[in-house]
Amino acid sequence: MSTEAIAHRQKEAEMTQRPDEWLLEQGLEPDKLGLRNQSDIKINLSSPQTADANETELKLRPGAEEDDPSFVVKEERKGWHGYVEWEDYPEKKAKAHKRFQRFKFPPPPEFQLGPLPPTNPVLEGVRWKLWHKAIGGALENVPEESWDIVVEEKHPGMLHLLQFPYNGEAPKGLLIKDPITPNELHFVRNHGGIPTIEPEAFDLRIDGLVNDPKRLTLADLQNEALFPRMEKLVTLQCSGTRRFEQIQEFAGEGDEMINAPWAEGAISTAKWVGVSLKKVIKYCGGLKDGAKHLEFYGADSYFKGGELMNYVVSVPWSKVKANEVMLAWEMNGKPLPRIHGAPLRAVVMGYIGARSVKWLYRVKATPTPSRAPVQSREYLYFQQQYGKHNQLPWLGIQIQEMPVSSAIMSPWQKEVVVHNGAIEVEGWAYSGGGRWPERVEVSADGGRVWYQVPLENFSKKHKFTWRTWKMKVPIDHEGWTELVCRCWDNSLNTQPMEVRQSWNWGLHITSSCHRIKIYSVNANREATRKRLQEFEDHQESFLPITRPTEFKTMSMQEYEKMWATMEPRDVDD
Ligand SMILES: Nc1nc2c(c(=O)[nH]1)N[C@H]1C(S)=C(S)[C@@H](COP(=O)(O)O)O[C@H]1N2
Ligand SMILES: [Mo]
Repeated sequence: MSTEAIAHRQKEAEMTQRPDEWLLEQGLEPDKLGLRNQSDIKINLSSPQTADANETELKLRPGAEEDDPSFVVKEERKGWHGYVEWEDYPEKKAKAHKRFQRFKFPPPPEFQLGPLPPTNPVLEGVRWKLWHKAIGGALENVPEESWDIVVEEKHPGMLHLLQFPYNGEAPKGLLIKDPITPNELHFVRNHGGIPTIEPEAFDLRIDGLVNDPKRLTLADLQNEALFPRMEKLVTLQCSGTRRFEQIQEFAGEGDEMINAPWAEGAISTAKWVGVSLKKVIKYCGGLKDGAKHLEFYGADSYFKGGELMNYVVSVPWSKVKANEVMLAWEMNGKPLPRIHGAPLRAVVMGYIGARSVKWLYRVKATPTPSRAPVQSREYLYFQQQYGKHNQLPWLGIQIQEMPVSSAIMSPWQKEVVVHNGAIEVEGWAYSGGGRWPERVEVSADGGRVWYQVPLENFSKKHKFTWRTWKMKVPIDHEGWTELVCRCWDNSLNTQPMEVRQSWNWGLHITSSCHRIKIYSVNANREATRKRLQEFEDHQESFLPITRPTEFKTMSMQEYEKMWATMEPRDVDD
């Protein structure tokens, strides 16, 4: 090629390539990729009604309708701060929706295809905050007040995945320190603000298809002449637990709410005190014919598709009848913290955490599962081939009982572990639906050979709780390897081997075997021991392992000496 031709080529490349072309080609910035459309269909790629991604101020839509200033969102009851009733007032819902539509809001942050910010809180929830500001009135200060409660009630070490609505989990080591999670370390999953309800002002409304609808005060519920007291150790697990593993493999639904990038900590255990909902329903004359589900209403305000509502979900009567639904006011010997639902919450044993409604103010008997979006449009388990392009809410299984699952909490992902032929591994195991972990196995070779956790190394077994465990797993081999754990529950259910097998669009239920890559250095091996001593002698850091050694590991003399006695690396014929 002539120099002229080369120059021309270079110029051409400059014009067509972005400086990050290589990153794009290698899938390191998939959020910046365009669409490769090989079909005969035109696909829309612009949304002028959405505000800029970095927008932090409220922005009106062009041509927005006039606002009705006489519409002010108010709190419903005295002593119930942060409670706005939506479900009783369809007109109010419509007005709020109308006001919402006057604005354009930024899209949720792209943390699945783009990088996760290295901050704590990881995500801020700007757009959810702006929604509250847009509606105003009683919702105006909810984001700030919610954060104040987080700071007051939670452990300073919490990993805040989302500031508002608040979503946070305990760091790995602290989470499994005690099989009963201290209140301040219990994970939190909110869909809105945190109401503050005075216990004296509180009552629970029971209505719908019950024979004798009633309102019961906290004192009524706590009256042991009316209801026997119930005390139970129960593990709550969010269906988003371990979602991060799914995200790392394949991106999924970036829910409006921001599907928090949960790690292994969206699971915690507490001793709850309350009453069985079954007794309360009996006290209300039992159910009318045709009642099949019990709908739970939470006092917080939730946004879905620009509409406002209370947090509403349901559980089947059969679950209540089995005395597996508690109305609880105490958590680990203390009144419920505000952030965990004070003064009263549902605790639905062995089910997805989403059914354990906090700030519970109403139980309604209904003929069908709840049609509210948290039940009917979210927390759905889709078949692998459903996604943005083809999913419909009825195609997903409404998640109720949680499957068997487990996690390695120590060591950590990509750690270098120097050991003497065995690695200390710690973790948790859980199974929903009243099943419990009977066996946990750990593999140090990616899942070929499994070692069983000794039975004496488990926390106590209960019908509705996780078990923490630890063991020393023998490992001779060195270099990168994968620690894997799996649990067998008492029904002999176990976990799929790979994330791919449990991956789904909603990124729920990451129940596959938990895999941790570690770099194994076996100090029992003579050569390894010697080398590690040399790092010590030369005052040179062994980390990072990717950095070449500065000291010579072998002199040229020693090298020659070896070849003088060894078979050569070459052949003569
Ligand atoms: N009222 C109300 N109840 C709620 C929620 C909520 O946002 N509002 N979140 C649910 C979800 S998805 C989970 S996983 C659990 C979490 O309970 P915790 O925050 O006490 O750990 O609460 C459930 N109950
Ligand atoms: Mo959840």
